[in-house]
Amino acid sequence: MVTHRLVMAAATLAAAIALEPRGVLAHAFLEHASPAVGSSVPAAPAVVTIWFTQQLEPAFTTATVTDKSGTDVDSGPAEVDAKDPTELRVPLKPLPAGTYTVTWHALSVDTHTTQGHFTFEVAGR
Ligand SMILES: [Cu+2]
Repeated sequence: MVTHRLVMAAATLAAAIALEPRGVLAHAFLEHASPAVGSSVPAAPAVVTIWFTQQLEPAFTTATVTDKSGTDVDSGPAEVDAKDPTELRVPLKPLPAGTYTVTWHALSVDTHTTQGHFTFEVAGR
């Protein structure tokens, strides 16, 4: 039953997007990130920052960072910048070399939800 509801929700969402093609452009999608999507960085960052294409609703926008085994490596909740509501920051624990996955769920001010994920690598010495 739960699966059925999820399928129906996905179908409804797809239909809504199909009916409102211009609305798609207004959704909050990842514009760029630091570390950059798919990049390899020499030193472990203290924070992951994601800039979106639209302003975010802080209460309903989240992001987590996990290592290869799926363990959370963020050191606290993601926070939308008070001065720039398109910017989301996730603080990190000290990261050893490895590949990390950032998973985000956003609610933009136009009430549309979007989600996605990307990886970055902290290079070993
Ligand atoms: Cu939208």
